[in-house]
Amino acid sequence: MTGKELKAFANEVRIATVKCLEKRGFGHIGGCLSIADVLAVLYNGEMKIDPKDPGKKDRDMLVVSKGHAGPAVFAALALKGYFPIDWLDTLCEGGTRLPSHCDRLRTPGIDASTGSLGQGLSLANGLAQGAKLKKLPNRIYCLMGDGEIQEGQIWEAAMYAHQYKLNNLVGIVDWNKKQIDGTTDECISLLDIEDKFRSFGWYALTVKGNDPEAIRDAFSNVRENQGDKPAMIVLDGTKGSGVKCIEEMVFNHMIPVDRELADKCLAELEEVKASL
Ligand SMILES: Cc1ncc(C[n+]2csc(CCOP(=O)(O)OP(=O)(O)O)c2C)c(N)n1
Repeated sequence: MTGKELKAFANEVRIATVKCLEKRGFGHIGGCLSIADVLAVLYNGEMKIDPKDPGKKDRDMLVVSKGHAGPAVFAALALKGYFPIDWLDTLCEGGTRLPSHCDRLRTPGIDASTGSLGQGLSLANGLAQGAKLKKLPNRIYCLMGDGEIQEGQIWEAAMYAHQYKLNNLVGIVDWNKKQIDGTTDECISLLDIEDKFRSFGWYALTVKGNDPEAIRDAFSNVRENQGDKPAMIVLDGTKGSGVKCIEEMVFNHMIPVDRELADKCLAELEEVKASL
């Protein structure tokens, strides 16, 4: 996909996510919108996947450790044809295939059940190490929140991945600067995330989180340069990115999404669509 096409896909992820959350009436809108660009890159060239065969043995896998961003991931999966787009209207309803958080037993294309923050990197380590032991070519991606990496388990997993030379593992931190209770700096400052992972023996780099071309280049950089190390890509972005009225809210973690707000968001996104 060209840069423009990736931007258009990310915009469609945002549109579908807003509609999905409006249908439900509330949701984790800020942390969903901020991963749309990386999802566009992952699902359109970076990951080796086959939407017609979601369980394919040698597929690349994504652990969405910030599992509360499920709706954005579901939007990307629907747009890739893993399931019909109207499933998005059933988010969290009884009997749905799309719970609010990622559940690999319910949703085609979801590779790991997540939602309890801090655990996904350990899970990704297991998938990466298993693939290496079986000499499978899979690459494992693990998407984490910045507030999430305050969890101690992340740093145990970081040491482990380095120790076992998990160079088929690519972590991604959505550095959108906010968590549930405020900014990460107000809660527990993360200081320099890239530097921290580097000091844990990872190959690490920081990239603009809302620029699909830059993100795509970062993944290429990682392939060329990670050597025998696990790699970490830090997405320098904004919570709610891509929709100004959400970006500008002080609290945009988990909010009511009524018709009025959804219309405001969708008007912005339609403008972006028209400009691409
Ligand atoms: C272990 C655990 N504690 C608390 C929560 C509730 N929770 C859901 S999202 C969230 C904030 C996460 O912040 P961050 O990782 O920065 O995600 P983002 O801002 O990208 O949505 C919290 C505390 C949880 N899901 N798991």
